[in-house]
Amino acid sequence: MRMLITRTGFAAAIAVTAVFAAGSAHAEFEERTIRVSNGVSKEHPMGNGLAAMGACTLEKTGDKMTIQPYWDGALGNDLTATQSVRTGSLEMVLTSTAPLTSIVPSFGVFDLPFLFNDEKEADQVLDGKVGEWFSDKLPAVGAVNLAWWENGFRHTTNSRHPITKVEDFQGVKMRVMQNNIFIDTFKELGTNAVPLAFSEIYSALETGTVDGQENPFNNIENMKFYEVQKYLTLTKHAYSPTLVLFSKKVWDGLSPEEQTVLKECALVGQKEQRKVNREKSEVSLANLKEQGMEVNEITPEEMERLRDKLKVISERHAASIGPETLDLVFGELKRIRAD
Ligand code: TK8
Repeated sequence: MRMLITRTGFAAAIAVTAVFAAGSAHAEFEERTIRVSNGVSKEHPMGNGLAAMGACTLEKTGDKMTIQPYWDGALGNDLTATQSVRTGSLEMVLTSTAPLTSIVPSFGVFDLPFLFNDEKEADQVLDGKVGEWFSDKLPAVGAVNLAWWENGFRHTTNSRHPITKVEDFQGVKMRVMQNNIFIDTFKELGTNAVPLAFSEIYSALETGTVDGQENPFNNIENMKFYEVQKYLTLTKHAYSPTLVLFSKKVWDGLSPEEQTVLKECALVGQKEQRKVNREKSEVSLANLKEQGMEVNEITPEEMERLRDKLKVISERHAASIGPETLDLVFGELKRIRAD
């Protein structure tokens, strides 16, 4: 008997096949929500990076893998959220490297004053063998670094007076990240260095517990420090990388396809986050002036004195960072600068 394949039947067959194919096309993905902790507020360029990363994971997994950001340290500060990631109770955190030197001491190299001259150098070092070398250290401490994003170059604010020379730091109560190299750096400058978590800065400035802090322009604007800080000095004294840190406990339970999607999409997020972070940085500086901050640069002569004063920091912390790390990073910088 000739089977009469009606037009409707054919269309139905195609539709069923298409639905089955679509479902099987993403069969290797489970419904997952990846919670990610941030210290900054959602308007920060970290939000742009996570939006790009999240659109990518939804697209690649057939809407099964959702990136869900939490802001303003709601799930903890850099260090405590990182501890949650290490125990597996939190999937992901965007954190600076500085607060993690108690876990990975060699991260301290990024905190050395004036390590990088510009973003180009930072990208070349972090996206090359040095970045890989650091990322390879993380599984041993319960984390996987999906990509290097950007916090950025750090500048100094305070409520007391413009900082135009080294001596102006004398006696300023300066909030610094919970990191021995930052504490030592600002002590060397004559400040009373006060290590605090990022989420505690605004109230510490408002109450006068501290007189000043140092952060990239985007952070100063995003956290409204201009409301409690009068002076901004363009010190550009350090560059902070950001880790996209994923829990190894959770990671090990993912399929290879899910792991590939997260790595690929974290790089999509990296491109967007760095782009917006840099575009917004200049806009933030202009906004800070608009908000009434008195902004000053330090003269080249005084900047030279500042750099000279801080040369001792590298010597004092070489042992904690480790000779292998120093050789690797400074060797790479030498190669890049010779090109
Ligand atoms: C935000 C912090 C912040 C850092 C700091 O989670 O603590 O001053 O610059 O960006 O990582």
